[in-house]
Parts: sequence; structure tokens; C-alpha cells
Amino acid sequence: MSTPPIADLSRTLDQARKTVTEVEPLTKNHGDFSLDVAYQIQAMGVQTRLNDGEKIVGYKMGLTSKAKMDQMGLKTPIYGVLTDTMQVSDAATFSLTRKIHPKAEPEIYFRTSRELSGSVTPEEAMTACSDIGIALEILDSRYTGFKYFTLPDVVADNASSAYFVLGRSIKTPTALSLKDLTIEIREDDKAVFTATGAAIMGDPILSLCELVKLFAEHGKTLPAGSIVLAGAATQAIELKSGKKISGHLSEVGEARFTVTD
Ligand code: OOG
Ligand code: MG
Repeated sequence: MSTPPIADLSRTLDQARKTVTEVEPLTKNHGDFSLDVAYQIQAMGVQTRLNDGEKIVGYKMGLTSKAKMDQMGLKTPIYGVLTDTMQVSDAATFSLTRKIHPKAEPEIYFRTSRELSGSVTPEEAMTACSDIGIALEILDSRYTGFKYFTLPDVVADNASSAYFVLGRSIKTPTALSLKDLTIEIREDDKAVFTATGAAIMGDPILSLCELVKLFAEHGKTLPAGSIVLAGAATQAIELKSGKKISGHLSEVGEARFTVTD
């Protein structure tokens, strides 16, 4: 495996995002590269966003359910970075203008109230959450046809992050049995995909534990006050103008937006 020109590849993805133009998967022209290099390309892209004045507000886990692994043909959990400008208000409209090929998926989110590092148990992770809620993630891969074939490609592309909506949440949620909750994505109030929390790694809290573990492998800790998307429990759906999209989490509530041209 050779080391590709990291800064050039990061710039390619950044330009794709800013000019709303899809590009070939990086591995197609540069050969396979390691996940370590992929996370370096991701970090450079995030640094560009910070240089542009954005702020990190949290992280997203990806590929934590079988539905998503099967949809994308990849089997390892990964993470991406969320910034303030990616957040769309709950119940707002979402325009398809200047998007490549956006898709939405239903997610559970956590907000942490203290720093987490190293190896944490599910109980420790649960008690470190000030709230847990329903989110919709809006992905927009920078790769042609939303196909990237390899894990390094999607990691380099910040795990296809584009936007996210935080909906209803519950404070001090330790009494919730996350794996037994039902999570659903609806289009115009009709269920498209439904799953239980258990679809996410057997228990969604394990996704938070996994993020902290992945961070430890990169010598990082998860700051207090982070938003963490646990990864979609179901497949993602393509967005079409005029549709109302909502995510529902039993015992918690909904997140929603309306798609416009
Ligand atoms: C990769 C990101 C996966 C999830 O929730 O599993 C993800 C993608 O689907 O393009 O966000
Ligand atoms: Mg997701």
C-alpha cells in the first residue's frame, strides 16, 4: 500500500463539496490506502472547515447497523466530524439546491456531559449522557453516484457527512432501554423503514463506546458537550422535492424537515 498525496486528496474532496461536483473515489486513481491515512485526509478537510470559521459540535458514527453495512457493502464502524454549519433546525425546510445527491436516515443521538476517554462501559457511557434523542442525518457523499467501494474512501470523505437535524430528546435518560425502542423513517407520514435500537450494534450505547475507543486509537478523547450520532438503524432514503421526512423514536418523539427545490 503506498502513501497518497494526502493534502491533494483532501483538497479534491473539499473542492467537490464547495463546487457541488461529484468526484471519482480517491482509491480509483490513487490505489488503496490505509484507514490511518484516510482519517488524516478527513482531519485536513475538517481543518479547512475550521479555517473557514466553522466549529466542531460533535461526531457521527457510521456503518453501525447491518442495514447500513449491507446498503453500502462495507462492514466496519467508522466516524466523521459534525460542525455547527451542518445543523438544520428541526421542522425547517431543506433545499436540494447546491446538494449533490442527498439521502436521509434516522438516528439516535447522544449529548455528553463529561469527557470520555479510552475504554468505557455501556453504563459509564449512559451516565455520561445529559440527553438522548431522535435525529435525522442528511448524507451527501462527494463521490460519483454515492458509490465509493472502499472504507478509506468514505472515511476520507468525512463519512459522507453533510447535514443533521436534532429532534425531540429526553433528559437524564438512564431509565430508557435503548435497544428496545422502535426507530422509523417516514416519507409524507408513511413508514419507509423501521428497526429497533438493537439494530445498532445490539445496543446503540455501544456505538458511543466504540467512538471513544476509535478516538483512543488516534490518541484523542471525546469532549464534554459533544453531540454523537449513533449511526443509522435503517437504510437511507433519497430526498425528493415536496416530501415531508420524519424520524420517530418510541418514548422520545420525532425529528422532521420538508424537502424543497
Ligand atoms: C456512510 C456513512 C454511514 C451511518 O449512519 O451508517 C452513516 C454512508 O452511508 O455514505 O452515516
Ligand atoms: Mg448516518
